[in-house]
Amino acid sequence: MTDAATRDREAVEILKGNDRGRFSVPTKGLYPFQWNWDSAFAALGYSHIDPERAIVELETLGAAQWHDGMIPHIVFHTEDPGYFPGPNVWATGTEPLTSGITQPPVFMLAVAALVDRGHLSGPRLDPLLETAARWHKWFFAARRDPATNIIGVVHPWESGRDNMPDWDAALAAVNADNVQPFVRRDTGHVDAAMRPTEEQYKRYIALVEFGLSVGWDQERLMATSPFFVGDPGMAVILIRAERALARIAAAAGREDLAEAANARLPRLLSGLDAMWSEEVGAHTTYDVRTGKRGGAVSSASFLALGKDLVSSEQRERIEAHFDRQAKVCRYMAPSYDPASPEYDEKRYWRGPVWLVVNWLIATGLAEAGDAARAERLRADSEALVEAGAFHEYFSPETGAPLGGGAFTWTAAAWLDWVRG
Ligand code: 2M8
Repeated sequence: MTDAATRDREAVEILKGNDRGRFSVPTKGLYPFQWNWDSAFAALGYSHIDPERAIVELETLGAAQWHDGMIPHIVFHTEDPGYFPGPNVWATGTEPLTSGITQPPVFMLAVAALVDRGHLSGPRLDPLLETAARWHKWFFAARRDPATNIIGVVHPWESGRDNMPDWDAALAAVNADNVQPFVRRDTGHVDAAMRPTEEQYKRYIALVEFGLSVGWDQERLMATSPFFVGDPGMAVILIRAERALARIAAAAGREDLAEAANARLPRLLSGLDAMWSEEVGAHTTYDVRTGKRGGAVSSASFLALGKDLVSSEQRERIEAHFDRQAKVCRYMAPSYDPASPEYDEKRYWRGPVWLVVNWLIATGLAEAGDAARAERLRADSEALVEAGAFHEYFSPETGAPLGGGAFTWTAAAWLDWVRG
């Protein structure tokens, strides 16, 4: 057993090794640019060793915000042929060059943590609050189905849980016949059995081409994309981010931003409730185009165990899923239900455990007063790092380390939470 101080040192070395000055890469090789929610987690990690660097990470991400308010999912600060699709495929024409879609808004949770820990206030805080407020408002205009208030994604990559089985049906309906031939780079870095399939990749690129065809007009994209699917993961993270914004903005004297965030919250909560599947007994994806719901519990379903998100009846049903899985999984929480035929122990978001999702679920559970389930997640995450170091994801059955190594957000989750 390695001692915690050694793990701390290793985690710090990983953050430093992936530091590119004003931003972090998720890991060398596989992901050579700045990713949105990875950066928010990097900031949480940095808050323990170099708070100034944590603030800079968020400022760099915020500086890539689009005029419409979106913070894109990748910022291409440098050229790198080792990743596909790169800036020329997205062709957004922005400065800095970015992708054309977003990712879960963990940003404000990182801002709030820095404030709560006494590292951020005054003139450095205010622009970050403005940035978060503009982005949250953008979700309301460009990723909310006005009929149901459901927060959805126009690409599986927006959810961050890229090949989660619940996207399969909506993705299969995307026409990829005219996609130009391309060469994947991810499978040159990582075993193909741990990554999305070729068919999925073709459709990922077809959706990028669709975004390009509407000139990356985000409201038009939501209205017309062949893929627009409600995501309980995105919805819960946005609700938590809005609450954090309301709390921190009010304390900082920005009542205007607090009021706007509070005004959006009731509709966000009703949109989350609209993703409740009575059949599954948890929130699942909801295909806004077809009305079809996801078929099983995913790790995003457990995010709804956070504070004040569901009714007590709903909570009991979600808890029952958690406890059932906790009996069969050596390591919680699998990204998809092991009882489902779509579950795949090794393939990316179809089964493996991700420490950042555990962070999100556990911090929500702790806020809701469920210390026992939060501790189960923390202890399992600790055992995973002990067994497999700081990999991208892990087998829920054996703990085998999977995907890329020396991963920024796994190291950050360790420093911020797992180490206790
Ligand atoms: C993975 O996604 C990227 C596309 O955004 C990819 O596979 O190329 C996901 O795990 C995503 O959640 C994560 O932010 C990104 C970088 O770690 O990698």
